Formats: sequence, C-alpha cells, structure tokens
Amino acid sequence: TSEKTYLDMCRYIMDHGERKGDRTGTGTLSTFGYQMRFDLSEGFPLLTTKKVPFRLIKSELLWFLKGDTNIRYLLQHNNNIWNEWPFKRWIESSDYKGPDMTNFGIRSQQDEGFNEQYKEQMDKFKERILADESFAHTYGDLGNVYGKQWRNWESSQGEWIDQIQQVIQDIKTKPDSRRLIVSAWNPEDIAPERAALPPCHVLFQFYVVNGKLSCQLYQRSGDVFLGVPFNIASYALLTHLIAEECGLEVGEFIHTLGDAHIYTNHVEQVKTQLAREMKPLPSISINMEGKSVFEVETDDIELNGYDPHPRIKAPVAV
Ligand code: DHF
Ligand code: TMP
Repeated sequence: TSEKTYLDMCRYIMDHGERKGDRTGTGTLSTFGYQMRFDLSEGFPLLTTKKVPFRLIKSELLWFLKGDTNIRYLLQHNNNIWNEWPFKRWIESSDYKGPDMTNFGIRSQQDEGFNEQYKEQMDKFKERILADESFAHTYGDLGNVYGKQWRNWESSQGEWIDQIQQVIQDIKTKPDSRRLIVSAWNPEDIAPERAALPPCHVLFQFYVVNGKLSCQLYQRSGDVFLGVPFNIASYALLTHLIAEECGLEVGEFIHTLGDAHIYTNHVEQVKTQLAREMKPLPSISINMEGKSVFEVETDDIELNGYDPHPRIKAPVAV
C-alpha cells in the first residue's frame, strides 16, 4: 500500500543512511535521492502508524493558497507549526528586550529551567502576534516563502505572476502540456533576510492522462519523521483540490526527495513507528460546489475513516 512506501524509506535510511552533520547542529542519518509513489485512488495517504494532525495540514495548505506568508492566520486557526522561525527573527532583533534566547531549539531540550523561560517568551510572542496587527506585520511574516511564490511571484519587470491560477488554466485548456509547473525556488529570495527558511518543497509538476491528474514534487530536503508525513498529505490534498476544480479524477502523487534525513534525536521514534501494524487508509471528501480552490475553507474538506495509532512526539530542529 501507499503507507508501506514511506515505511520502506524509513527502514532504508535507518539501514543505509550516512551520518551527516547539518545546519541545525542536531546531526542526521541521510541519503540522497529517493522516490515514493502514492496511488491516490487507493485512499488518502495520511499515515496510520502514527497520528498525523490533518487539521494542521488543511489550514497550512489553505494559507499557502491564499498567498499568505504571515503566521497570524495560522495562529488564528490554532496552528503552531511555523512559530519557531519568526520567533527566531524576533529574538535576534534589537526590539527584543527579554532574556537571551540564542539557540533556543537545542537549549530548550537540554535545560528544563531554560525551557520554562522559552515557553513563556514564545507564549508572549504568540499573544502579541494575535493582538497587535503592526507587530504581526513586522515580526509574524516569514518573508518570501510558499504563499508569495505560488500566488505573487515578482518578476524582473515588476509584474506579479499567479502560478497557481495559471497552472489551473493550463490544465483546463492544455492538459497535454509538459509545462504544468509551479516553482517556489527563486534564487533572489533565498537570502536569510528575504525568507525565514528557503523553500523545502521546491518545484511541482502536474500531468494529465485518461482523465486523471497526477502530481510530482521535488523536495530538496526532507525531515523524514516530522515534515515529510505532512508534505505527502499536503500535496495529495492539493492534487485532490485541483483535480476537483478541473473536473478530473486523481492519479498518482510522486514524491522525489533530495537530502532525505532522519534526525538523530528521532531515531527511537522511528523504531517505535516501524514496529506498528498499518491500518486501512482514510478517504477525503471535498465540497467545492461552485467554489474555486482559493475560496475553499477548512470545513469544506472532510477526512473519513481515519483510525491511526497514537501520536509520537519528537522535537523539531530549528
Ligand atoms: N524544520 C525542520 N527541521 N523539520 C521540519 O519538518 C520543518 N517543517 C516545517 C518548517 N521547518 C521545519 C513546516 N512544517 C511540524 C510539522 C510540519 C512542519 C513543522 C512542524 C511538527 O512539529 N509536527 C508535529 C505536530 C505539531 C503539533 O501538533 O502542533 C508532529 O508530531 O507531527
Ligand atoms: P534546511 O533548510 O537546512 O534543509 O532545513 C530545513 C529542515 O526542514 C529540513 O530538516 C527539512 C525540513 N522540512 C521538511 O521536511 N518539510 C517542510 O515542508 C519544511 C518547510 C521543512
């Protein structure tokens, strides 16, 4: 089944991954170049060997599709998955006057006293983003990340390109096209002052045959335990949404990874997960009734028959 291809990748990296250092100082087991294929007609590829919070995947994808890059929308939907990166910019700014938060990602795991201080500062930061619009404008924005590149790519001529609108138009009018591509990678925008994190899911391409829409993603860097289960479900959902809008059935999602890694502090969690039995995949239903993919709301997307094993916690490398 679809889930097995993910578990096979985990096993492969555990057995054959090379020890490799990384930007965050955590350390990884890593392999370069790995491809997974998910037949979307078989079921929705949300892992059952651990609970993956679909609610967060929905609100993150709708946030991208709105062209939004500010975590305020995510916080309004009680979604905390992007908080660490704007928080990092905040505590490194001259406006921040609280206790020293340098290297909070690693220190909060090692020092319980510090962890208390960190949680307090993070809570204050979140409250301020929600309450203070001008603070949110300055410190809640991730910069030129997915929402910007997908919906508002800025051309050298000072024009704005809506890649999602354009690719939908092309799928409808030229389904045989071999140019059905959306790119999030803009070499001009990967400098730290322009984007909090250079895009991980860099480029995707659609393909139409026999009335079915398939999608392939190239992801330059994949956190196999934490990020990748989200990425699989997110692109599967995007494929469903665009297929629905274009009057097509869903085909395959093909996930191609560059640096596919398991962080050394996720190894025990991966072992726990690999020891579990897979369960049947859930399905999704989307109620679009005359709405475009840009107007869909979280309540229009429903997950059915999801009965996963319990959640497995793991720290995120910042
Ligand atoms: N950095 C790193 N090192 N790994 C990532 O996966 C990652 N992902 C980002 C941004 N930066 C990243 C955006 N996506 C979680 C999942 C996806 C994600 C960020 C974080 C995460 O922490 N998932 C938890 C649940 C979190 C919750 O319930 O609030 C999980 O257990 O899956
Ligand atoms: P990097 O920029 O040094 O590659 O660090 C980014 C980390 O975040 C890396 O572990 C990959 C992970 N990641 C995902 O796996 N999926 C995502 O969607 C995002 C944004 C990040």
